[in-house]
Amino acid sequence: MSQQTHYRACHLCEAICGLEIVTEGREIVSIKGDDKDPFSRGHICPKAIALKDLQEDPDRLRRPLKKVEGGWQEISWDQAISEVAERIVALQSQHGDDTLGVYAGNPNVHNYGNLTHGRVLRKSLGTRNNFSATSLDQLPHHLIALQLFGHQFMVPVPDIDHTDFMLIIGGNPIASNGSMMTVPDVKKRLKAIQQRGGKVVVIDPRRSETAELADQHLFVRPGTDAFLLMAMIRELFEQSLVHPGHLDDALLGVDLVRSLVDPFTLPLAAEKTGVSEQAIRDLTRQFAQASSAVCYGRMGVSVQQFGSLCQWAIHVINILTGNLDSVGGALVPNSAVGHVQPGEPGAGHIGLYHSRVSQLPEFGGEFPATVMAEEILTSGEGQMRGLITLAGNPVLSSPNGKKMDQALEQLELLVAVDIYVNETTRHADYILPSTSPLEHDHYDIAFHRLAVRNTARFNDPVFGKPEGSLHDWEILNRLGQEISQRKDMKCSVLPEPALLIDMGLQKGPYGQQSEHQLNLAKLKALPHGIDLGPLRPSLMSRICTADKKINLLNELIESEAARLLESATESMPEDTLYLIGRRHVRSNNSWMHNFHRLVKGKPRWQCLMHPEDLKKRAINDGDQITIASRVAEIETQVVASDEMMPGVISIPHGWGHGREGVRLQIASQQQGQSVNDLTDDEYYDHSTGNAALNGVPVRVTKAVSGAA
Ligand SMILES: Nc1nc2c(c(=O)[nH]1)N[C@H]1C(S)=C(S)[C@@H](COP(=O)(O)OP(=O)(O)OC[C@H]3O[C@@H](n4cnc5c(=O)[nH]c(N)nc54)[C@H](O)[C@@H]3O)O[C@H]1N2
Ligand SMILES: Nc1nc2c(c(=O)[nH]1)N[C@H]1C(S)=C(S)[C@@H](COP(=O)(O)OP(=O)(O)OC[C@H]3O[C@@H](n4cnc5c(=O)[nH]c(N)nc54)[C@H](O)[C@@H]3O)O[C@H]1N2
Ligand code: SF4
Ligand SMILES: [Mo]
Repeated sequence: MSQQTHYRACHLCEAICGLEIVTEGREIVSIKGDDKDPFSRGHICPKAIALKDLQEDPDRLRRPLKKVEGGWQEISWDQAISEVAERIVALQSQHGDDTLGVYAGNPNVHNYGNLTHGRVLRKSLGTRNNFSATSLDQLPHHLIALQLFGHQFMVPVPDIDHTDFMLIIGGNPIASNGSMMTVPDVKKRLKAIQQRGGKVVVIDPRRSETAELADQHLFVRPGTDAFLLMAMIRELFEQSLVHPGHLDDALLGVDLVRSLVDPFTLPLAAEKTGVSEQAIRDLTRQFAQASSAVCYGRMGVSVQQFGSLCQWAIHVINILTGNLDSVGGALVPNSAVGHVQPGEPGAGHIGLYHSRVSQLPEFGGEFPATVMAEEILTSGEGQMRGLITLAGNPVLSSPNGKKMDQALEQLELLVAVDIYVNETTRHADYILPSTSPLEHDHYDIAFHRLAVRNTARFNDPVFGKPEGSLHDWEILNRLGQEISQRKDMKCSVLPEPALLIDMGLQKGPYGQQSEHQLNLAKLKALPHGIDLGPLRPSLMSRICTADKKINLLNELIESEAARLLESATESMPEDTLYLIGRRHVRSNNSWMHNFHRLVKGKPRWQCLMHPEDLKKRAINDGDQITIASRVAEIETQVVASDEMMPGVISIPHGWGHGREGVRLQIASQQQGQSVNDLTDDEYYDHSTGNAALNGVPVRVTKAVSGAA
């Protein structure tokens, strides 16, 4: 059999690296970085190589499963789709449309057919109970983009290739390969800042892999960043460093911002954050005086109790120093498809209605995932009795995982569009597995919109579609169609996703109206992708606010600032530790631990703790410890690490595969515990309801069972 070479984007994380995959028949012979990809330039990480494990994994589901007495039964697609549609319609006609919820997980954004076709299913369901991993992640980014720039997807990204000063707060791109900033080969790009005489500063409660590389690292107490950022803004005013330059005419409310930040003094910030006054003052001055600079904040500052205020303050710092919409600052990408400009659909809205139990606001038609369990568990009119999960694992990903387990178990109907029997799908009545990623074509709708360079790439499938299988988008289309038919509704089944990309390319900025004349055929002929140039200032020419201005202040931000100030006097018991997350380049969220290439070697799920904190509690390196939060207790192993700021512990999420009924081949020493059994569903960013998975207060003691 002859070998074939395929070029294909890696869909596993946000860096969208180009791969060169050699196959022989249905075997993968090798996976390498694609040197000719103009964006990723041959970069690759170990996860991409493990795509072979995913493709060949005997535990990956290939046929629909139905739960029957004593186990799972394989059924045909026709039976699966028709039974699921029947049961959904029966449930909704008995209890109303909102009785059925949908939770969409992270892989949806990495699988473009789910993005284009999710709406077919949602339309047929007509429920308000939509949830997604967005509210465990980046909802604050979208809220602030909506408020400042008029569109939730008008998200400026660091112009990393041209900046002279990069301030990274609560992000660890060396491990995560970047987020809300598509940046393949990030290490080289960060080092290039240093090589051209620039500076990288990291603010993080852990000396992360990115902090190791940085010119300066400052420890910050988890959840207190807003004090630091507000004090930086105050310092900009105090030291006359406010120079918005080209943005001047567009800004509304600069004086209001000045009054808002007035109470956030340096001494207060230093006391709350643990960063010294001098360090904050110097940092602010260096940032403002750099020829170009960008402040970028990620999970550590978004997924915490003041996530939206932090994101707001980060933008304000970039704006007031003239670094927004400026080369080397923060720029909005010009994507070939879904180019954000006035009139682009999905601008977003907040608070049009509220969740039934906790009254948290919808955002863009979704409720925060943190209320999903209570919406299932709380009886009364409007209670959720059914749920569809689309490529999501809320049991391991959302706060208070044991409550989520209990909620999912109570459902009358759970349908999982998923490829594994895992912690979430084990509760399902039906599991509907799609083709593997390499069996369908690929375009990165979401990530070209967030990329630090304008590029586009469309890849054909590496393997043909196996007989009797369905792509995710086909499952969504068919379910939508069958549900609509049973409800006597008109269903707008969409054509295949590639055709939608073709239309998007043609009407986009590099399409019919441009010199590039991009369309699907042209892009397919360029399997390494096409380089469309560096990011350019363009935000002010396409801002989506009605008055074309940037209105800096609004009531939500004012009330969050007031809440922050109030929190300054709150105190916690002296032995409180603050729990944060951690990512490792060989693991991604909850679902790659069956890839043997990735989990081999030493375990990576342990709790890291500073030696001083261990000593205070008479705990030894390697001991079993009990960690207690408001919601639960877990027992796990501790590892002493001076990477940690004293007072802070770190556990990565996505582990804890020992739950009953999970069908994965994970050795017991690699299973770990789920940190989200400890995180708290009542701990969230108040503006959005985005979960606060970082900075959770906990207490740690030596486990009664003693050393491991
Ligand atoms: N404590 C803590 N918790 C966190 C985080 C944290 O930092 N700390 N991070 C949060 C973040 S940023 C995120 S994005 C969420 C992720 O939260 P989720 O999206 O809920 O979880 P994932 O682990 O990504 O689960 C993905 C699911 O999709 C399935 N899957 C994978 N590929 C496909 C596919 O091609 N098709 C289909 N149909 N299914 C597929 C997998 O089997 C798995 O069940 O977790 C959040 N939870
Ligand atoms: N290898 C790998 N790559 C991934 C993923 C993965 O699981 N593994 N997940 C993908 C997903 S879904 C996402 S959303 C991105 C996330 O991408 P990142 O946000 O870059 O990833 P994290 O490792 O969560 O980085 C958060 C950093 O914030 C720090 N931190 C925690 N709490 C605080 C705080 O209160 N203040 C400050 N200043 N810092 C704090 C943590 O120590 C950590 O270094 O990564 C993506 N890429
Ligand atoms: S960095 Fe992300 S996109 Fe690149 S190879 Fe690794 S997992 Fe794939
Ligand atoms: Mo995420």
